[in-house]
Order: sequence, then C-alpha cells, then structure tokens
Amino acid sequence: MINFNDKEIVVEFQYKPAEIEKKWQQEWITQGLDKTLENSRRQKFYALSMFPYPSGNLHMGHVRNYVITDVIARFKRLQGYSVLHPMGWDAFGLPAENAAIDNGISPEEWTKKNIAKMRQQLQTLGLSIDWEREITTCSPDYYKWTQWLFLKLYRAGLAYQKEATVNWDPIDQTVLANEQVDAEGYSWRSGAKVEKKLLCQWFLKITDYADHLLNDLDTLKGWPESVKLMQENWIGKSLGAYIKFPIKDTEESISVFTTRPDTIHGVTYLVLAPENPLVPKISKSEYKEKIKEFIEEIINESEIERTADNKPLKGIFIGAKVINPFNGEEIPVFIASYVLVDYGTGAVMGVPAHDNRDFKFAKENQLPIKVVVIPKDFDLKETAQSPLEEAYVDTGIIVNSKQFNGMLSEDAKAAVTEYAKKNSIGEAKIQYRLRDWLISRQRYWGCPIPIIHCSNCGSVAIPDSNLPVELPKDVEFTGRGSSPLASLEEWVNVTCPNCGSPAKRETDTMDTFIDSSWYYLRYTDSTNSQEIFNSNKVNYWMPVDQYVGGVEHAILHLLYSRFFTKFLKDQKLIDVSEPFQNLLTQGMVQGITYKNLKTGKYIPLNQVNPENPIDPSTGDVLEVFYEKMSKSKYNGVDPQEVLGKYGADTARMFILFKAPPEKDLEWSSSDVEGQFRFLNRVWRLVRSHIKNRVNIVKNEILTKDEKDLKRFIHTIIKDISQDLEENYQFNTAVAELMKLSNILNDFKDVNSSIYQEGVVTLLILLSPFAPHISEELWHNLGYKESIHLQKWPTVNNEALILDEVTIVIQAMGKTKGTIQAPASVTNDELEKLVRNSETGKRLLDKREIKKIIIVPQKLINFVFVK
Ligand code: ANZ
Ligand code: ZN
Repeated sequence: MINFNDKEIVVEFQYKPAEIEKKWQQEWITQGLDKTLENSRRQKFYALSMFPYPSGNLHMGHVRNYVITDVIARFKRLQGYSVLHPMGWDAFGLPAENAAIDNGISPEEWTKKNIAKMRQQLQTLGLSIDWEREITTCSPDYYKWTQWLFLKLYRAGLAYQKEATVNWDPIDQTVLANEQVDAEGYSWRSGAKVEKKLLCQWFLKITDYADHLLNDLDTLKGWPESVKLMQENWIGKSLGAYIKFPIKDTEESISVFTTRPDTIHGVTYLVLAPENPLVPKISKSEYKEKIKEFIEEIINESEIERTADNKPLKGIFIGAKVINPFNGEEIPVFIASYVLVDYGTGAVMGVPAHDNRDFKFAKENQLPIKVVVIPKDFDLKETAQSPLEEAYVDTGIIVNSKQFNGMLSEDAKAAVTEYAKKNSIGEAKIQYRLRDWLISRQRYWGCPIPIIHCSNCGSVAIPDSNLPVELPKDVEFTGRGSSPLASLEEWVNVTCPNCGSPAKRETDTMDTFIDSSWYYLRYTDSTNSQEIFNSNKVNYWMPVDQYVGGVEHAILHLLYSRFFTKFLKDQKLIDVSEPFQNLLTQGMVQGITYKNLKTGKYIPLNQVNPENPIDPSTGDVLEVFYEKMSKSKYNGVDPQEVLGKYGADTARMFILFKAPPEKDLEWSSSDVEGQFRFLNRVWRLVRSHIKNRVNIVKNEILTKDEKDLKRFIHTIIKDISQDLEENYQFNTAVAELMKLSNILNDFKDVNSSIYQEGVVTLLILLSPFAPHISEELWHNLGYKESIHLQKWPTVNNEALILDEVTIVIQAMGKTKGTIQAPASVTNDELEKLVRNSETGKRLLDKREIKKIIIVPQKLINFVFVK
C-alpha cells in the first residue's frame, strides 16, 4: 500500500515467471521451436545476487544488492531475454548453533523462522524473483548434493585428511571457530587463553588448480581489476628455486625456498620455522631447553602476529651449522617466528644485505651483512666502504660472487639455478601462497561429511544411494565438550558399508563456504531429486551473466566457486570453466554516525538533534560522519521503516539514484523524500493525462513542438538504454527519467499522439526501477497485460535527426557569428548559404580565401591568404 497524493492505493504485483513463459511458449510454437525454455533458442540472461545468510533481519546492504539485480533482471526481460533471477539461503553456520546454546531453540527451527521472516521482507521489495527455484543449503534435498559433490572430489583424489591445528578451549574442552577467538586469543565463552591442538581434518586440494585459477583471471573481462588482483595475490605465485645446504658433520641437508637465488653468495645465516621437524633432529643438546621455551612462547601466535613488520624479530641460534654449497662457507642455523612452517620448505636462507626482514634480524643478532648486488649506477669507489644503512632489495649487478660477478640479477638467478641443478644441490621451483582448503568443522550445524571410518578399510565413502547423511535431530547444545555430533553414540556407531564390521561416522561437518561454492548451479534445476542438475538446463543457463554482491567475498567465495566450476568441468558435468562472467561489487550503504570522541562511544540517531549534535549524557560536541550501517554504531536505517512510510518504489528509486552501484551510498532522508516527490509527480502526470485526454490526435505532419518532444523522448530512450547496458549507471538513468517527466509536464498539447507516446515510454522506462507504480498506472491507462511483459522501447533514429542546425562561422579560427542551416546541408550548400548571409558578406569582402574548413553540422572556418 502506498500513499500517493493523500489517496491510499493498493499496488500489488507479484512476479509470475510462469506467465511470461506461457507467453513465450506461444511464440515458440508459432516459430516451430521446442517449447521448453532450455531447448528454445531464446537468449538467456542469468542475474544473480549473492544469497543471504538468514540472520532474521533484512538490512540495507541486502536491499541494495537485490534491488540492483532486480533492475537488471527486469530490464533484460523487457529486452526479450529469458531471465533467471533466483533467491535462496546460505543457511548453515555458527549463529544458529549459538542461538541453540543461548536460547535452547534448535538450529533448524531458528533458521527456518528466520528464513520465513526474511522471505516475507524480501517480498515487500517487489523483486522479480523466481521463488519456485528457492534453495536452502541446510535442507537435505540440497545438502544431499553437497555430499555427493564431496564424494566426487574424494574419488578424484581432491579430498584428503591430514593433521592440522585447531583452536582449543582448555576450560570448555571444545574446539572453537576462528570467530569465537577474540583478537587477544581468548575464548568468547569461557575466557580461557585459547591453545592450538593438532587434529586429523579434511582438506580439499585446491592447490591442484592454482595455475588454472590464476591464468583464467585473464579471461574475466567483466570483473573489477581490484578483485582480480586480490585473487592473484591470494594465489601468490612465486618463481624461485630450492637450494640444499648440507648440515655440517652429517649426511643430511636443509632445503630452502628462495626467490633470489642470485643472492646465494650473500647468505650469512639460515633460519628454520620453529615447528620445522628438523629442529629437534639437528639442534645441539645444550640449546634444547632454550628452544623449548622459545617455542612455547610463540606457538600460539597467529600467522599475522608472527609476520608483523612492526615487531622485533624473535629468534635464537640452535647450535647447528650448515655449509653454503656455492662457496663452502660455514653458516649458523637459527629458528625464528617469522619463518612459517607451511610455506616453501619452512626454511629461509638469510641474506641481510638484500632483504628487509633479514637485515633487521641480522642487526638484532649481530650477524654479518654481505653485499652481493649493487645498483646499475652504483659508484663503487665512493660508497663501497661505508656500512649499509638499509637492505638493497632491488635487482642489479652481482658482485662478490665468484663466477657470477658482473651478471645482471635476472641472469644470475637463472645461472645459479642451473648450477644448482647440475650439481644436484637444487632446482627451479614455482611456489604458491595458496594452501589447500581446510573444510573440517567440529560443529553440528553444517553439512555432514559422508565418510565412515573403519578399522579394516580406513575411510570409506558412503554409497551414493545412501545419501544424504542427515543431521540427527535430538541433540543437546551446551557449547562444551566434544562436538554435538561426536557425542551422539547411536548416530556415530554404524557398520562399515564395505566389510560390515563396526565402524564410526565422520563427525566433522563441512565449512559453509562449500555450500555456497555451487548453489548458482543448483538454481538452474533446483527441484531435481534424481541428479544434481540436468546437464541441458545447467548448460543453458550458465555462466551467470551478472553476479552482484559485497566486496567482502572478493577472495574466498569467488575463488572456491571458480575451483568447483573448474572441477565440475573436468568431470564433464558442465561446459563452462568460469562461473561468473560479469561481477559487480556493490558499495556499502552508509548511515550518518555520531561519535563522542572523548568517550569513544557511538550515540543512537534518535538521541541526537542533527542541527546541534551533542552527547545527551555528557554535553560533548559529537563528531558527525558517514560509515557503513551497523548495529554497534547505531547508524542503521531499518528497511521496514522506509518501506512502511514510502513504499518499495521510493526506496528502490532512492537507492539507485543516490550513487552508482559500485560506490558507497550515503543514506539521506531528504533524498528519499525527493524520490517520493518525483514518483508523486509521475502519478499526477499520468492521472491527469487519463482525465484530460479527449481525443488523441495523430498528426500526419508533426508540429515543431511535437518533433522536439519526439526527439527528446528518443534521446532519453537511447541514453537510458546505454546507462543500463554499459556499467549499470542507474543513477544517471533515474536523472534522465526525471528530465522526461519534467518535459512532459511542460508540454501543453495533451491530446497529441506524441505526448501519449511520451507517457507510455516514461512508464515502461520507469518500470524496472519502480515496478509497482508503473504497473498500476499502466493498467489505469487501460492496458490489460502487465507492463512487465512489454518490450523495451527501441530508438527511432529518424526522430533523433534535427531539422535545423546552428553552425558557427569562423574566420582564421575566430568566431564571427552563427547561421541556421538545414540539418541535411552539404558542404557546398553551406558555403553558398554563408556567402549570401550578412555575416558572410561582411567577412569575405575583398579577402582572398586560401582554405575552407567545415565540421559538418557544427562549424565553417575561412582561412585567408595573408
Ligand atoms: C633469500 C632471499 C634474499 C629472499 C633476498 C628474498 C630476498 P615470496 O615472494 O612471498 O614467495 N621465505 C621463503 N620461505 C619462507 C617461509 N616459510 N617463511 C617466511 N619467509 C620465507 O617470498 C619468498 C621469499 O620469502 C624467499 O626468498 C625467502 O627469502 C622468504 F634478497 O630467500 B628469500
Ligand atoms: Zn570396513
């Protein structure tokens, strides 16, 4: 219900895809085509928003996301595409389990309630969503296929188990998710200092696809460069070499990974990661106690803490020495926190002269610093003697390096690597930062991993016919002790499907990122109970033509989805190798924020007078700024409130008008009002047209005013089509709509057929943005069929042509006057016209013309002989 001009009108429009399909089927039958969508040759468009986590409340970020895809979907439909615009729920995850612990409500019940609430909220936005395709990742008919996919990966050797650390709460005796550990490393529940514990867990071998994932970024022309760069850095490909350093007095050696083999002669020490298994083997006994203390101190630090640039580099000597195989020098071996155990070989050759961290470490530990690379323009005589003040990290010319002296770094890298290879002390190596994906979660509310552990057979896949492995229902949630699944004896104990002996179910569930790595495929055939999807259907719809969502998913979600798509392509289940052709990362919705800088507290909007923002409890003047809407900052605007007051159309118009979709949007109630007033103007315009039209006159020959109006209408069609086609500039499109409405308002002859064309065009152009009011007015105009089943207007190029143009007359490049000419004027005709005009006569009198320059429809310039 919307309140327009004090009249309450009920505007109802439910999008019914079946209605559209029925209309098309008629067309196909007459064209002799197959009448199922996927077999028709109709052009498709797949518009997708990142599906929400059902927290229970729709926020403005959601609204913006779904309105953007909805406008695109509606626009494409009007253009004649068959459009897929689905919605679903990313419904597994920790909050449901926390609700169970806190309120005793089952995760399933909690989730279902939230979904119902959010679905209802979404429906008030007027989104043209195909609800028949709705999916919910926590429902067994969805997660059956998640498990099926897991087993595909497992059988392809891409799912495996190995030991990995988890966060362990020693008081509650339970595993914690990363989100449950605060920044200082304490448990959210018990407050205990969280420890690291080794557990056998499941991984997906995404690293097998590292190169593929990296190289194919180039094919994603419709993705923001920034997102591609983030993915590239995450994959982190480094070219370098492994080099082996023999350990003194033993047969063994330590292998290091380096991207700078050209600096091999500058190595003055070697560092192992503290967890490197070599440490206990090679350290000398008198150092063991100190090593133990050191490891205890740093073992619980996160990777970020360990590699932070601003901290002193902690490390100790462990008593061992290695030999540099290139020059026979003996060098000491350290352990240090900045060397990570699971990157490269977990060992680094220290080159303090050419690496910042090594430089710092060498200074702190009084280790020698040896220069082996100098800049190309380096003056040896002047500076050679003075001690280095900082590392020289660039490439350059090699010195102090025997046979490699004088080489450029790039050549020396190759030469050193080749030498290493020839002498069996190393080889070229490509290293990725990307690690395998740890998918095990010791939680209840996730997709069960469909594996049985048998003491005879090892890990056994559950046969496809027994899927899904359903989550048991009667579970108690305490947040303490082993995971809820692990404590359910009757669920855990089973017989081995292979040999029949007693066996145990896997009790880990999957990371919820798995659920969202393939949901866009399931939408294409969401109710299929026989297969994950029909190949005809998935191949018709894929790839997603336009994906829209938050930039916070720029790395993991998108990378995992790309990985799954590539895997499924390799399995010949789908034809595409990239899931999302175009990606739009929408900006944040920001609210006005009041903060007391003295107390650091945020003050709720309703406690502040915007004219005079002071803290009601202290009287301090408040800092006022815009920031992403969030509960903790009390700066959110509830979509329900706005919808209740102005209706969905106004909210949609405001969101689209206020900022381009990829930019942040500052919420402003006066701008919301502005859009409301605009829609009211459209309402009045159309209603008065309906009332005042008596007898629509279609002139054979248009009057000048009609011609001008027609040209204007078609210019707007052209501009808005461009705005929507290229880069989705909705904000300028809305501005054009406002212009058109103003021009129509000023037009006097309401019985002109061109005026009528203008009104009809305005409504159709407006319909993707404000679907309710445009539908209502459309029917008021007398049309039976929905406005959303109409065709997007096409530009009449003839109407764009001006009859007359104003041409600037110049002499020697200086403007002397103007002249009116028919738009179709030829150069010769123009010259004649000008010569006969007053200005022309005056200008050309007694001058000798050297050259005439004409810019058609714009300008004529006479150049004279001097
Ligand atoms: C010697 C050297 C000399 C290095 C020099 C750099 C500059 P990226 O580019 O990120 O791959 N490194 C190797 N393994 C490591 C580990 N497990 N933990 C921490 N650092 C490690 O970085 C590769 C460089 O990072 C390697 O090249 C190594 O230091 C270090 F002038 O080797 B370099
Ligand atoms: Zn068995």
